[in-house]
Amino acid sequence: MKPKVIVYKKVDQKVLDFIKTTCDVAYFEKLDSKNHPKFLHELKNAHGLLGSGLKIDKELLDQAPQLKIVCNTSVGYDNLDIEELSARGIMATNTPEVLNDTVADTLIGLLLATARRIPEMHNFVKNGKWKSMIGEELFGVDVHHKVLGIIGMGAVGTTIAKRAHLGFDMQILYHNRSRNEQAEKLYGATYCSLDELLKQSDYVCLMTPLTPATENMIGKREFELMKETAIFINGSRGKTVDEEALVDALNSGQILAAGLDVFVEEPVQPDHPLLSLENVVTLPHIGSATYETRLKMAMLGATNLVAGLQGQTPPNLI
Ligand code: 8YV
Repeated sequence: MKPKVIVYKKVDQKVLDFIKTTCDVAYFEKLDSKNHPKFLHELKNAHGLLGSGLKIDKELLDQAPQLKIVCNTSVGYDNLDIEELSARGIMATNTPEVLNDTVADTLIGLLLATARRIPEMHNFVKNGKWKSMIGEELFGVDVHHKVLGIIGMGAVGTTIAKRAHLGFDMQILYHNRSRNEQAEKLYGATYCSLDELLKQSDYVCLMTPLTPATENMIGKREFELMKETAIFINGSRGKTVDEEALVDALNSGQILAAGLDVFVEEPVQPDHPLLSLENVVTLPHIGSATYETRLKMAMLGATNLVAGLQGQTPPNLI
């Protein structure tokens, strides 16, 4: 008998076909209140799960007695209760590496868009406001030759450092749990304490995973340490930042601007105070969202799923 798996996110047909060669698949393009009862029904007999973002905790696991493997189609796995999964002997996997370049492209784009006020300028032209040569009230700030501080120098952070250093002649500072020799050697990155990084950087880019140790790691104190001309970029998870403190810092001129791909609550509420600020550029969590990369992520997730259910060690076991 084939193992039963639930795919709870829209994936390419190629991915489904690959899984179906060895598994019985219950497919939910997306989970909602309508299909929730069916999902719970399938969960009772499921051996594997594939998707991203679903909170997989004790409560869910209690309803999945057959489960052997949980495969995230994301590099981040803050939605998984790893301790609870380990205690139950259930494997968990993620999809590192395949998204590095795409996420780094997005973050560099967000940084440029924020520094040069690109969305604001776009609206200015489109709304017919360009009536004469522009004055300095529309100027941005330079990116090239500035100091970029990266908090969380993992694979994505390193890929951002590469672009920033080789492409924009930026000087790279970083703070991380461990030293990153590759970033130091290839991209001239200098390791420093968090406080030093905050004080010296023109751009502060947050790329750390969300863990109990990084939750709310950037708050009032940290914004106060930053330069008044600093631009804050968040490509990690919303919860790594105290959003109220960020709003205050942007309103009071404690920092210059922010570019955000992530929010505490996603989708962000339309009346969120961050959205009404001129000096905020936002994206709807699109770091890895290209056709090519999302296909690679789904396929890698599926590879992990199939390997785990065939008794092999999945390549990206957490
Ligand atoms: C998306 C991400 O959240 O991989 C991650 O950790 O943040 C993003 O790529 C995810 O892949 C959504 O499907």
